[in-house]
Amino acid sequence: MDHLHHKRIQIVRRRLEEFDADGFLSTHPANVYYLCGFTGSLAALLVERGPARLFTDGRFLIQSRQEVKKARVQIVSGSLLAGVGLYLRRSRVRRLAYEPALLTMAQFGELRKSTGPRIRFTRVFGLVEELRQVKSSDEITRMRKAAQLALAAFEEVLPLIRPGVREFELVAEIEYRMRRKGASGPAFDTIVASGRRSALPHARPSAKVLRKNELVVLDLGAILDHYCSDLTRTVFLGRAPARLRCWYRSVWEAQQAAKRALLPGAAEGEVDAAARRVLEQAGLARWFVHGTGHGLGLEVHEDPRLARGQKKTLQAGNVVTIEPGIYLEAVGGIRIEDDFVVSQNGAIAFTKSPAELLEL
Ligand SMILES: [Mn+2]
Repeated sequence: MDHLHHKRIQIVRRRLEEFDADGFLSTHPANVYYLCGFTGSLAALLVERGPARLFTDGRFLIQSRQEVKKARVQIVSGSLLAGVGLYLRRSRVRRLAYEPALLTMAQFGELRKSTGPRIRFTRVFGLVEELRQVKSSDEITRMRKAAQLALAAFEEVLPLIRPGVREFELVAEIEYRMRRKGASGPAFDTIVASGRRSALPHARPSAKVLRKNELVVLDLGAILDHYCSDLTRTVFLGRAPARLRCWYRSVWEAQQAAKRALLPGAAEGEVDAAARRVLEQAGLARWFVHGTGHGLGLEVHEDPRLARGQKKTLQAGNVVTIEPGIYLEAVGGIRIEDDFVVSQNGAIAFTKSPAELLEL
């Protein structure tokens, strides 16, 4: 990994000029981890002309020495950003590019106060996120395992999805099983939504008891070795009405159409349009109320964004979800989600969803 960190820091350093800067400060944990391997919860990484420098506090003294080989570690007592500012005040940095995305106004104020007036600040969006979009083969291997772990947890829980169980009980079972399989945690709050509640795309699990003849949507993901997965399955308790089986099939066809459109050089919006077209032909497009998918990696939502009108083009090495869904207030929801890597030979699925609605 050390050579990778060296390379990644080097790329950031070379790009500083584009931003008219001679230093770059990252305070976003996923970016800090990506650039130098540090997994502590509080740190700032400074990339300048000289060696990169990681600022953290005494709680992470041992950990930072163990994890970080390609940056100098500086332990700060008191406020982290005030410490960074004091260093900058004495450094050769004059124009600092910083990431506003995960910096509060209060933190920025503190940083600026401690650097003094000689340093100019430039906002930078997405510099590291852009690098993170294209995964290495090692990252792809980790992500495939994270996706397969989530699917294995879902399969273990299948026999427990039956009338009488509460939504939050299933959530607990899923998260417990993901951890038993080595996940460091869920990638997001697990969703189990049954009956009419399944029409809420981001339902919070409730005390509602599952009943016969209901749809159940389960949306789960694991963090394994720092990388996230994101998987959704829809099942029916009992024998499903023909209409629901037909709708499920359309949603599945929409996912397959998006998968076929997921090629290097395609625009993000084209993948979304491919899924939407299938649902339009089935008369279901008005119930498809969100984008088709999103990038996935160290964070559960990253670039690229597979949504209407998005114009950026996809590249080999992008890892994305494809998750069409339809939501009818009086009936419930159907969503199918798997994770895919874009390759020169087309999209490769980490997991495969069933083509027919699963009846339990
Ligand atoms: Mn998702």
